[in-house]
Amino acid sequence: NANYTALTPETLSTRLVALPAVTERLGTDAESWQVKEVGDGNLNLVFIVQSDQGSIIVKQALPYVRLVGDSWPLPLYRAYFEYHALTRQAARDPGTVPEIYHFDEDQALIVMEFLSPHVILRSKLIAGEKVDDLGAFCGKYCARTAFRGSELSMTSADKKADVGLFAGNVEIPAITEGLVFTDPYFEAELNNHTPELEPVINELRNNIELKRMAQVMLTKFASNTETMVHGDLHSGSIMATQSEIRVIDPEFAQYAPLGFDIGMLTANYLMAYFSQPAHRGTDLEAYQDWILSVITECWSSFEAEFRHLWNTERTGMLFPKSLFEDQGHSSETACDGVLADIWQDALRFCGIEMHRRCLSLAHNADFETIEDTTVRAPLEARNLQMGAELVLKTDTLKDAKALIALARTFNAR
Ligand code: SR1
Ligand code: MG
Repeated sequence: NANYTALTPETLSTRLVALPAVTERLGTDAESWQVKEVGDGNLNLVFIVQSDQGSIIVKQALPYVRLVGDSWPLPLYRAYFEYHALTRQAARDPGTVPEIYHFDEDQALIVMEFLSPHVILRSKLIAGEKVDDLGAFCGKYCARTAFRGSELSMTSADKKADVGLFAGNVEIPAITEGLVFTDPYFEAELNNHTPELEPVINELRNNIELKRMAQVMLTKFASNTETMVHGDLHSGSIMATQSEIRVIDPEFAQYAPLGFDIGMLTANYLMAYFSQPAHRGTDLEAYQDWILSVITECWSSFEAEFRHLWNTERTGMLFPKSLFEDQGHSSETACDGVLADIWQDALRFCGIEMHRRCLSLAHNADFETIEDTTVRAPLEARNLQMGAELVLKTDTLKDAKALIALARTFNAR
């Protein structure tokens, strides 16, 4: 974009004061606005802009990966896909994403609702705070966005048009293809890991079946366009108060398998669980139990909501009522089969995400904030070894109860 210029806290007010969507909320006295750059993610600039009349968030893409610097260029057009993802998520699960006030494609910026007093869920999990109905919210969100973005709900033509639109987003999925599915399993240039993990890592990287399955799942991720996924659904992409929850940052949105988001999210809850011994004192066991209850609740809500939508909103090209209900036939077994496939895929995506957050480029604060590596390494090792089991022994895990039991076993090692 020839006209693109990255905003700074100094230039933002002057540049945005001409926008009605902004002045409507902040007033026109731009000199009195307070601007703070708060981006702590890996890619973008994020500003909170406040006046005595209101507040907004301004998110702007940078032409490179912020975490790495300008040696890794990244197209600005990702803001366009984030904007379109947000509009679809708002339609598919109303009230779960921030409201968009303005989108400027040339400047790769989105002006949106400032969520306050919400904070990033990951920091709440590290601090040992609970969020009411977190699992139910996440399960419903994953089920609604998955179902309503698929041909179970959409017409074949609408779905194909949308897959075509998102197919223009090339470099962002490529990040996931490399960092998530490939780099953890060899000594990739940008990798880093806790030194004490070497023996466990050698075991993983020498496991040909594990590497094969990671590539099988990469094939699914890259080629199976079942639904529009958030694409980066972790506890850093959720903001919450004790009782209000929103999903943010869908710039990694693409069409991908139905089980991708819930699998990645489950991994992030499991990593929160495994890291807790370094963050908690006497309340450790109770808080770990609560995290596991979030996973259970997430999966039971996902299944209940998916079945509900199956029965009430199945209007797309797949499993049409004309083949089942209209013929007096039950489609329950067909729904069971779709859910079973989602479960299997999700477990494998989950295991791979558990690996990449300890082995590849972008780690998470749950483990990274444990400064003493002799404390961190054994906790990461539990996480890595359970991840391998999820990828390799998927068939042995029938339901969320079995998943939780497995997590408890690894946590006791
Ligand atoms: C270079 S980007 C690294 C990671 O940050 C994003 O949040 C995604 O998780 C991506 O994999
Ligand atoms: Mg993000």
